[in-house]
Amino acid sequence: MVQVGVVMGSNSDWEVMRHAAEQLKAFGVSFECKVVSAHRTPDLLFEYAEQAAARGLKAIIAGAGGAAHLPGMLAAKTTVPVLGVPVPSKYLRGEDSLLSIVQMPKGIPVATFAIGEAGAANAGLFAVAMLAGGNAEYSAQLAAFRERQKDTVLAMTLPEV
Ligand code: RP5
Repeated sequence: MVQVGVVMGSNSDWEVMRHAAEQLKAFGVSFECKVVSAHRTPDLLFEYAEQAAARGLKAIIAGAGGAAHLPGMLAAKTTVPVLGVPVPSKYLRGEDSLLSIVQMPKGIPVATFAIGEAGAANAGLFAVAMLAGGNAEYSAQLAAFRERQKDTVLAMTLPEV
C-alpha cells in the first residue's frame, strides 16, 4: 500500500520534488509520484484528495510554483496531512510560491517547507518522521541518519590561514 503521495503542479517541478522522493526511497517508505495541477487539472486534484484517506495515504507532499495553490486546495479536500513545498519560480524565485503556500487562512493547515531542494528533502524527512511514530524501524533509521550527519560535520576541516 502506498504510504505517501508526492504530487506536483508540472513535470517542470520534478528536479526539485525528486529530492522528496529520494528521501522516501532511502528510508524504504512506499510512495507514488504524480503530476496534479490545481488550475489545469482541477477535477484530478479533487479526485486525488478525495481518495487519499481511503487509499491509506498518511501524508501528501505537494510542490508547486508561482500562485501555488495545489497544497492548499488538496488540504481543503482531505484531512490527510499536506506538506507543501514551494518550487522556485522564474520571475520571483519562489517567494511567490512560499507565500502562496504558507499563508493558509486559519482552519485548513498546510505544513510549509523551505523553497526548493532543501524544502523538498525536508518534506520527505518530515513524512518519515510522521510515520516513525508508529514504526520502530523508521525511528531507528532516522536516528542513524542524524548520527551520520553529525559525524560528517564533526569530520569537517577548514583550510589553514
Ligand atoms: C505551476 O506552474 C507548476 O507547479 C510549476 O511550478 C509552474 C510552471 O509550470 P509549467 O509551465 O512548467 O508546466 O503550476
